[in-house]
Amino acid sequence: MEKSNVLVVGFEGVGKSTLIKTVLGDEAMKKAQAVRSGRPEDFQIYENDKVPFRLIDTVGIEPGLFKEQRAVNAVKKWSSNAIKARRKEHQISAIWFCVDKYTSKLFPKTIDSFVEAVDYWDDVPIIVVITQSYGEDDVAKTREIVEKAFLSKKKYATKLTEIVSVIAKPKQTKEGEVIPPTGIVELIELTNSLLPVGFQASERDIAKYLLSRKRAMSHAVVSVATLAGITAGGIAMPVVDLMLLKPTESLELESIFKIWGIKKTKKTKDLLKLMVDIGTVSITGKTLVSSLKLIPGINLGAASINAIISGTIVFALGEASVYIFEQIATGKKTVDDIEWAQKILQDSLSNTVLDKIAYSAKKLSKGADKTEILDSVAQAFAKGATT
Ligand SMILES: Nc1nc2c(ncn2[C@@H]2O[C@H](COP(=O)(O)OP(=O)(O)OP(=O)(O)O)[C@@H](O)[C@H]2O)c(=O)[nH]1
Ligand SMILES: [Mg+2]
Repeated sequence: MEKSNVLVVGFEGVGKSTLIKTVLGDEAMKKAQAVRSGRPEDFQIYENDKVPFRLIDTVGIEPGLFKEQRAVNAVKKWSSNAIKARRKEHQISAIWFCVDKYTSKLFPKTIDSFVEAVDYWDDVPIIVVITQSYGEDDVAKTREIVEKAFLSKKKYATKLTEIVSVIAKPKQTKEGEVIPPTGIVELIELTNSLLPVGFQASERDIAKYLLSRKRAMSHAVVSVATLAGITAGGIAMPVVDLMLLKPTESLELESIFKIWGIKKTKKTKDLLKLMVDIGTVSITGKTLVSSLKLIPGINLGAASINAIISGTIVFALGEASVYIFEQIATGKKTVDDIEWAQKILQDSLSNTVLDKIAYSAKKLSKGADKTEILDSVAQAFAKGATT
């Protein structure tokens, strides 16, 4: 696939690299630096076979008159060399200008440096990407600041094509809530539509790629929720109370549901509720703990055992839900197929879940921390582990 390029610029630490990783996935390859520039480490080029554009990660602009200039000069120099080389593969087709709620406060002063940096690319559309968009109010305020700054001069206004707000990685709030990734699908579709006609991927190919992104983002949510479950359930009491996991499980399923873009109706609400209920009642902590006691070679305290049980259940419920929502989102099943969904969940939470729990309980040693438990839980599923 012949690719075009997207230049990703913005202030330091706003989330450029995180965004690139989510858009291109773990399978993204780093491409060797093709254009000469002052410091090669200032530009990293990433690509994925299935995506029609490369993403060029640039050194973050550090606020401060003098420091700001380093990144600006670097982007300018790189751009001028790219243009001089007159090679089609260096052509920039869009610019993602990343800004978060903190750095937007530096507007409108910094917009000059930024536009100066990308001025070489004359007719190239700019997409302002509001990164780390965790709260609606913050996003609305940031959007307003961005619009104002760009509309302040005609030169800027004509370049601004769209403002997209994104969350590239699920965020866990202090209250233990999980905020799912958002805006990634829209950003990919929009960017594809802005590429020169010869480069654009077909709707079908993009749709296929987006499925893989939704899967990856869903798995990321499952990981964060599992960690929350390990924390919530990992209490030193004789038998883990699975009701403790209910809030975590609700948020996990809501988050995955949102990623798949399924319309929220009375029926989907009922389905979600049913799924969470199955997650809480299909097994009891008591059964699991007493079954584990029969398995030799487990030498862990109650808190660790309960953490493993909790994490494994949140993980199993999450993974089964990813499958269920994908089937519904792609039209293979409907929200009316309640019995089908019920069966999938019950299966994944019954016979096999004890094997997965036992896998981690045997593998982990006393004093394993939460991340180690999470890794082991995920491994148990990846390996289809049996005892
Ligand atoms: N949860 C969450 N964390 C994020 C998100 N975006 C960025 N972060 C965090 O913010 C920090 C900075 O993100 P980076 O992607 O390294 O930012 P950057 O713009 O590449 O930074 P520089 O390369 O230094 O300019 C990291 O700790 C990220 O994990 C997001 O969407 N969700
Ligand atoms: Mg970075």
